[in-house]
Amino acid sequence: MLKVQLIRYHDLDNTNTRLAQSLNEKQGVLPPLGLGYIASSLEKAGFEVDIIDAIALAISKEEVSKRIKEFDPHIVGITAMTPTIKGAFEAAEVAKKLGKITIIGGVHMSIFPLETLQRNSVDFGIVGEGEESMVQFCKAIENDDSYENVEGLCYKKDGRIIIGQPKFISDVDSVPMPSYHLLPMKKYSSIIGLHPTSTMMGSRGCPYLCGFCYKTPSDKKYRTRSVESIVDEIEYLIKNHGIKEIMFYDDIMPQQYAADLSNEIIKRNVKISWQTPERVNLVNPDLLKLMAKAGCRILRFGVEQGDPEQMAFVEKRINPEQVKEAFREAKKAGINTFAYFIIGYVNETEKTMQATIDLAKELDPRYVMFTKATPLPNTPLMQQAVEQGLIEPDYWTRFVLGEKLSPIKPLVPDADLWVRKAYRSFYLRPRKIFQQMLRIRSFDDLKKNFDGLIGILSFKIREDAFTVIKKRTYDDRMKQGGNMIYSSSPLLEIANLQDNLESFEQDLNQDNPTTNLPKV
Ligand code: B12
Ligand code: SF4
Repeated sequence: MLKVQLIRYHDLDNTNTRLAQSLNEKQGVLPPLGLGYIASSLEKAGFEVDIIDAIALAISKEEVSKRIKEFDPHIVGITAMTPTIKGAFEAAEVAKKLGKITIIGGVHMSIFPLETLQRNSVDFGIVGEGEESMVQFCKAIENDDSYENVEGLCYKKDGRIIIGQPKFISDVDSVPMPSYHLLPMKKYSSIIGLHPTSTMMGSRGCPYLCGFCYKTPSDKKYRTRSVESIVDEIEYLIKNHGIKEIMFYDDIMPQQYAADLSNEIIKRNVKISWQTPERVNLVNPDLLKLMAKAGCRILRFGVEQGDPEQMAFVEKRINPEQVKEAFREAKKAGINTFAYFIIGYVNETEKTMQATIDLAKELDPRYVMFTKATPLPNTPLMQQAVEQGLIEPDYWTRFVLGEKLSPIKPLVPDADLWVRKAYRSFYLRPRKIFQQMLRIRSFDDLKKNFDGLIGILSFKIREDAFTVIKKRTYDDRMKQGGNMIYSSSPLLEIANLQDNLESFEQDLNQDNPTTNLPKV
């Protein structure tokens, strides 16, 4: 039987994190859901699978090598985001030295397939949602068949690199739940979650187009799982892993889905705390009460900026009034709020950064995160930063190709200092400190508060925290005559995404979600 080992490796030389190191270290580690999904599809297809989560297990390169030798897989699959690619390359080198077939998947692959496959240690890549592609690929290897028609597969042939069309899974219920039994579930925790915590995904995709956010190929269509299967998975996690809190990693939770999910949890009397990212324009008072009744403990809202014009510039499609109302109503419903802000975005001034700090204090959420603006590849923010000459256009390409790069300058002078100022002025207010102290109920609470405080006091953003790339299209690369063939163009057309978003919002406006909600 063909054996596959999947790896999440350490973040080596991750110069691109937007979060201060001191806070990053304290936040806890959560399960790599992408690998969990790849593993479950492989297991369902009859392959023998193992997962090494090197971050959660905190194991060395040598230990990873030892585990690969012990399991002795035919194929080693590694997950990567662009900022974490260097670690993925090291894992591929370790596996290659042991004579394994290596394959990389994850969001990064959809942006840099060509650069990634230029590495000798990387044999294959998969772009897009990898479950079906990986199963097809493993079957081809097992049966010694041609893999050239496997959708989403990237491979090398006659000195050229062939890039497949990203696979998109339209029926997300067809995918089995992640192979949690292969993950070190006891090792996962979050500074804001009850222990033990797990993550889950009830939907895929996000039709919104916020300027700093990379749109994955699978974002093109928003898809939800049936709420029955989501609640089955919650019950499985409680029963088999003693999970006390679920952190949904969905990008958004539209009204009807949030209401259906809450009703299912209530109907089945499942006792679980949960939290989810949400948009302020997708909640209303009745829905919030229902979510609270179903165990929703924290709503994580992306607010991003305090100044209304900047909020519009970031393309959030929300305004400060909506933000204030959502926070007010969530608190009234008894749900804690978590606000995310970006500091030092393109066009920011001291006035707009101060407006962000002021809004944070006015909203007074339970938790807050201020991150320094980092232009990620293939995002509008990246394009704007390049246009304004703030960053090197080919920075990320060179980063992925392994060049040692100097840190790039912040998009706004003193952005680091402003982030530190934001944290301190938010958390170190006497009222906030007092509120935090009142909430300490256990040793675990005390430790989390202490860790958070240390994170803020020892706050330092790495100087090399900004990196960038020019917004390049696959067509640009074609023009440059890269030695590759595209079996199709995986690039998402922005115009299509805009259409998707408009029809999504029309649908939202048509159903008046409050009329579908039961009285609570
Ligand atoms: C949850 C999440 C996190 C979590 C945990 C990440 C994790 N590994 O579990 C946390 C909060 C830690 C995190 C941190 C960061 N994140 Co994040 N995160 C996400 C988020 C919202 C969901 C990821 C997820 O679980 N998806 C669900 C699973 C099912 O999808 P998936 O992981 O992509 O896996 C599928 C495919 O990619 C593929 N696949 C994945 N791995 C493999 C491996 C193989 C072998 C194969 C064949 C296929 C395959 O198949 C999977 C199943 O379909 C995404 C946005 C998104 N919607 O994807 C951003 C996202 C991945 N994050 C992003 C970024 C930038 C970061 C940070 C760098 C931000 C920062 N702080 O600066 C950090 C980096 C962390 C670090 N280690 O340094 C970017 C990545 C962009 C890029 N170019 O790579 C994204 C896309 C957000 C965005 N839209 O901009 N993140
Ligand atoms: S709401 Fe905005 S930030 Fe959140 S996933 Fe969608 S596009 Fe990205």
